[in-house]
Amino acid sequence: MRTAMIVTVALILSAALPAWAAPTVAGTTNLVAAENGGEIEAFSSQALDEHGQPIDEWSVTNLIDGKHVVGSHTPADSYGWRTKTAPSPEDPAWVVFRLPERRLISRVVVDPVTDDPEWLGRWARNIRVSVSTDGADGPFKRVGSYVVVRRAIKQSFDFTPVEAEWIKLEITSNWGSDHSVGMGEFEVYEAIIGDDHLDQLITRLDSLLDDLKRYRDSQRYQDIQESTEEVTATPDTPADAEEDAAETDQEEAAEEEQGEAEE
Ligand SMILES: [Ca+2]
Repeated sequence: MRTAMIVTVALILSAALPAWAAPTVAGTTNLVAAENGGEIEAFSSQALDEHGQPIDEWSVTNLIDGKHVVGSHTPADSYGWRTKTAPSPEDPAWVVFRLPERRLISRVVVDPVTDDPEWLGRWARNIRVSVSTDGADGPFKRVGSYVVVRRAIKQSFDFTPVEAEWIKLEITSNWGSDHSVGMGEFEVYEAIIGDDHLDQLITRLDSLLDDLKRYRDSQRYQDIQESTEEVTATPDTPADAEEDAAETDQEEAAEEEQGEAEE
């Protein structure tokens, strides 16, 4: 009797839960891609040439053009987005994107790679993501603050599903450059609510395939970098060799200690 009552209460409660509390998965269509109707409605700045004119190759619209810098390949007309100045928490670089219509979203994906090499320190580091259903001027509701790692891979950031038509990306820091900040691509994905397990499974597999492709691309990029480093690396000097030997000794000693501790 008591069990039946608990079950009934649980059923009523679950029926009363808002839609987003149902199991969701991120969809696989980038809602903010220009080819899917996504737009940029406002932004803080973009790189200018010596005449004060925007440089198309560094235009803010490159964030949603579906083109990526991969390894040594840079699309001829799209280097990524580069700002005029370096960002700070008080004066972030920002972009307001608009979806074709209001949607429930739960994931953004950042490709930090631009034509500026990683070592220049211009790639985006700390970002904030906010959403609005009112307009490009907000009010905006913060969905998360994230760190984009300094690696040439696309990075996913998931959050509780939220209704959005306008999405504000703020970049509060880069990796050390006082010149500007840049980003290759910004993507937004729908939260798909499904009770149908097969639909969910298909969506998850689609998502997994995308992740695998990203992983493969990043591995290729690493391979290219490593082979470049091998070619350009200077031979070890005797001092380097001694250092290496000392490090190895230390590592071995640490391992031995750990082994003893485990015993
Ligand atoms: Ca792009």
